[in-house]
Parts: sequence; C-alpha cells; structure tokens
Amino acid sequence: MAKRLNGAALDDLPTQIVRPGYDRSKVTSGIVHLGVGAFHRAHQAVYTDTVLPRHPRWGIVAASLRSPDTRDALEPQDGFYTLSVRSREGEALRVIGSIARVIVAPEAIEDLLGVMSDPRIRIVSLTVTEKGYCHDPATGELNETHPDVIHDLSNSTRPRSAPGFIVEALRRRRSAGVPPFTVMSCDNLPSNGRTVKRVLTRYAKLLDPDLGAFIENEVSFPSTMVDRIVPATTDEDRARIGRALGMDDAWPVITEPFTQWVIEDDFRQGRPAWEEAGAEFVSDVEPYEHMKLRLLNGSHSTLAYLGYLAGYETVADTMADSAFVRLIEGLMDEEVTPTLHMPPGANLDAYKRALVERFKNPALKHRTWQIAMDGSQKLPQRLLGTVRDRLSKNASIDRLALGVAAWMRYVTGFDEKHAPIDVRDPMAQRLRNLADAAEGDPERLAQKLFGIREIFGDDLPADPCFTHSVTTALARLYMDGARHTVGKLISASS
Ligand code: CS2
Repeated sequence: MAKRLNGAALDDLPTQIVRPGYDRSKVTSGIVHLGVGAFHRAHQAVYTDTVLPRHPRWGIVAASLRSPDTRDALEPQDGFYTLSVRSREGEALRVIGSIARVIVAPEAIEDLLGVMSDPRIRIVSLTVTEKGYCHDPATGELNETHPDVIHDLSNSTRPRSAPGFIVEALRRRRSAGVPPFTVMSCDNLPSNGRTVKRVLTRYAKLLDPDLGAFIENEVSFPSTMVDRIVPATTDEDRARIGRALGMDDAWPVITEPFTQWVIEDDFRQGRPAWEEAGAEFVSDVEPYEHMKLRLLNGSHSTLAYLGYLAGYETVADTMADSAFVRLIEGLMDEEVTPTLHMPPGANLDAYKRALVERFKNPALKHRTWQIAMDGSQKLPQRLLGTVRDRLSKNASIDRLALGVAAWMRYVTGFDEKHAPIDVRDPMAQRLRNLADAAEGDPERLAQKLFGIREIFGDDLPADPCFTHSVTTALARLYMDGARHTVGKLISASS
C-alpha cells in the first residue's frame, strides 16, 4: 500500500514541497469553520496556515454540515492536505496544516456545539454556499418556510442548518457567561456580514426575543470579500500530486495563483493577523464586494450558462473562443463598470484585465457545469443588482439580459442537442416544472420564470425593459443557439 500524507510523513516529503512552518502540537484552535469545502481549504485555511508560526492560538476546527467525505479523506492525514497552485508556468505544491480536526455535524451534533461553546473559540466562520444561509436570495431575509429552518426551530438544541448551529452555540455561551464569538461569512453574498446577521437575528427572535436582541447587539459580523478560483479536484489531480509527493493525498485542492481577501475589521474577541498573509482590513467592504460579485461572478455565471450551452466543458475552453472574450469584456466595461463606486486608488482596469487572464488559465479545468450550479441563489447578486442599477439610469442591459436568458435556457434541463442537463439547484424541480409547462416556447418560459419572486422580486417582472430584453435574448438562444447569439451580439455592438 502506498504511503499516506500525514503528520509523521511530513519529513519524508521532497524538499521542494513547502510544508507548515510550525509545530502542530503547539497549535490550539481559535476558529470553528462551518463548510469545509475546497474553497475554504484553498483560501482562509491558507491565510491561517501562513500566520500560525507567529500566532499559534488560531488553529481551525472545521465542520461539515452534510457529507463525511472531507473528514474521511483528512482524518487519516491528521488534517494535512496539499494545495496545488496551477498556471501556465506550472504547478507549486504546499502542504497546509491549519485544520487540526474535521467534525461531521450530523454525526456529532453535541461535539460540534461543545467546541463552538468553548471560550477559546473566538471566531466562527462560514463557507456554506449561498443556499446554506436558508434565506430568500432576492430580499436577504430568513426563509421561514425552509425545511431546515422549520426543523431547527422545533429542535433548536439538535440543529441541522448553519443558522441553527450558530444560534444554539451563542445561546449556550450566553447562559454560561462566555462572550460571543465573531461570526464571519466568507460566501459570495451581498453584504455577507449584514445578511448573516439579519438571518441569525430573525431566527433567534423566533426562538426567544431576548436571545435575538442579544445577537443583534453583542455579536460582531464583519463582512468579507473572498476571491480565489477553486475548481473541483479530479482523480487525475490526485494521481499527479501523489507522484510529486511520493505519497498519497486523498483530497488535495487545486487553485490559481491569484488570491484576495478583504475584511471589515470588526472582531470583538480578537482575530489572527491575517494581514501578515496579505489580507486587507478595511472599514467598508461593499465597494470591493460589488466589484468582485458583479465583475468576476457575474461574468463567471454568464460564461457558465452560455459556455455550457455552446458545448464548452470548461471556462478556459469557453475563453479560448474569442467571441466569448469580447462578450465578457463588453459586459464588464459597458454594463458593470458604470455601476461600481470604487475607493480612490483601486485600479479597475488592471483588475478586469487580470480577470480575463484568470478565466483563460488553461491549467485549471473549471467546469462550466460546476459554476452553473445553484443559479437561483446566485443570479440576484451576480447579475440582477447590476440590472437594477442600469435600468434606473435607462441604460442598456443587452449582455446582462443574455446571461439571464442563458440561465433560463439551461434550467429547462435540456441542451441545444436535446441531451439532458444535470441541473443542480435547490429549486431544480420547480424550475423544471415551469419549463415543462412552457413547452419549448421562449416567451412562455420567460414569463413563467419571471414569476419566481425569490429570484426576480416584484420590481423586475413589472419592468417592460427588463422582460423585453430577456425574452428577446431567450428567443435568440432558441433560434440561433448560444454560440451564434454571442457572435451576433458582439458584431452588433462593435
Ligand atoms: C464561481 C465562484 O462556482 C462559482 O459560482 O463563480 O466559486 C468563483 O470561482 C469564486 O467566487 C472566485 O472567487
């Protein structure tokens, strides 16, 4: 049997592999992180790994709220895993050790709540994806009809959801006289700190108004902007990295050289000096967050739906088609940039140019299908906020509308060759039923999907400019296909 990466094997790694610059036995945990996916492991866990030599009180206990997969991979490795940074220039490998332990919440509810209530834990951070907040994406309010919210409200000491765990842990700390931890969302939500605060406060108030008021007044919720592209790891990645390490790593994470983390400096119980690893602390994250969600994620979702429909497997494949590059440049320059209010000194042009290069990175196999997931939760902050700002100025939304239309075409569940699409979305069934009822008629399809208030709110469906632009784009996608529609749009606008 091949040797396995773990604490005892670190000394046997080839010398060019960077490894933790600290003694793990001296590290204690100060952070509980909910949602131990690849993104956390390629982003916050890396910043933390960099600062642990000087700040050893900030190790991470990570929890998965659903699947045991990451725990099963990392436990035999004492939590160690490889970070692979890939670009045209090659691959750099580094072993990360900041995650001391992984807890699988459904198997160990008391254990996780016990750790979250420990006074040494001063931050609870989250990457649970948009849908993990159990909120209404259009309004940012708690979805009180969400099955997990209903479950947790009547079983509050045995929760399932992220809000349920955090509120129960805060309740326990409060009754034990332990100061509350800081709650730090690291998901791609608008004003993620304020959103998680609103959701948690409402949930807590439904349980106990006093607890709700306590959370509202005593807990800090810094907003953050997180950025790093992290495609799913493949078996080919595992095999290649295993060869380079001379030992097996069951779950390395793959990423790009670029990384950015902008954080509001509001941590009542202290925080690691993440600035020593390159994080930026600011008083207001919103301008950075708009820039990132609208330019990067808005473009990403547009590329994902159109690229998938055009038959491209990855973002890099899509960007190898110059029509798509021009579409995205036009989207960013003409339609998104005028809606942004950047702080003085921010270099938007450089950011956008770098973004195009990042999307082109041929060493990343970032599947359009992966980014297409959960569109119902992503569209509002990625495209629709920009749409609203443009409509309020009577400005054109052709490319934004094409992105929304491509999502509509995608969620019908059939591609341009009538092959089925595996649509992953918490609303997949509802979307599919609406699409089936439209019977392939683009106008009816658009009408039916506009009716989903959780995505479009009440205002957009009532705006003829919006509905007309999206319906026209959708009709073109049906008539000409994604590739030709993109080609026509860029030649019409050049
Ligand atoms: C992507 C993001 O999957 C997606 O929806 O748009 O995960 C994106 O790669 C990150 O936000 C980059 O920071």
